[in-house]
Amino acid sequence: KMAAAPGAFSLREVLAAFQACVTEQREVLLGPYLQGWRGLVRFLNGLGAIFSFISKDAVTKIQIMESYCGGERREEYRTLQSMVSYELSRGLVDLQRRSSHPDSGCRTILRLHRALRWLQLFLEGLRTARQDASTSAICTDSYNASLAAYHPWVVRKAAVVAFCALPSRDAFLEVMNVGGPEEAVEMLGDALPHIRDVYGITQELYEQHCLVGVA
Ligand code: 1Q0
Repeated sequence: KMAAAPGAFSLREVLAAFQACVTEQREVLLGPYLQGWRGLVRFLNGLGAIFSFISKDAVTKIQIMESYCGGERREEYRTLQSMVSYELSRGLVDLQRRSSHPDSGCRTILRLHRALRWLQLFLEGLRTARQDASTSAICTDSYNASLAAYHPWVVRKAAVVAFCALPSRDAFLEVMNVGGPEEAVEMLGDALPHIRDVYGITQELYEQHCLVGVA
């Protein structure tokens, strides 16, 4: 199998970022978390302009978080746990409706967190599907089982239309740039437990602090 060209985009590194997120104390480091999302967005942009309405929103959210993580209070934004306690203790989160703190870290991460659930389901689907399976069907199913619940009708329609432009499973595994389809499937198998872990820790933290529905 051909090795990826040096410097070429590889999904392996992106998924490794999610692995690097979780510390021994089971905290989630925001640096690698956002780096993982950055890489996914790069990947998404490579799939074509039809996905730009999705990647734009993701970039906006990543930028909001990066400005906290590089800002004056960067210490408080080192981990998800420190962010949640800092923002909640200072009253920096609009819980019911967006008003004085429309772009809190807590609400911004929640959007990415919900998208991470989609990613988990999608990658699981991709990994376990038959070779001739339709990527757009896998993507639509994953979306309907996760993110769709939080999106208005127009966004759901646009998303499903965009999904039709996804390449076949094998072509998809190819652009992941980790080798042949078998290697790609193996890499997904290695990466998925870490994504599940990040998702699970975040979900538990958000449930504990009643943040799962933050406006
Ligand atoms: C491969 C296809 C990618 C499909 C991604 C699925 C997500 C669809 C989401 C469509 C909605 C985007 C428009 C904006 C929505 C916002 O209203 C919403 C809520 O935010 P707010 O501020 O209005 O309350 N935003 C979100 O829900 C966030 C959506 C972020 C989506 C991030 C997707 C990043 C993409 C990743 C591509 C990964 C490709 C997989 C690689 C695997 C390779 C085997």
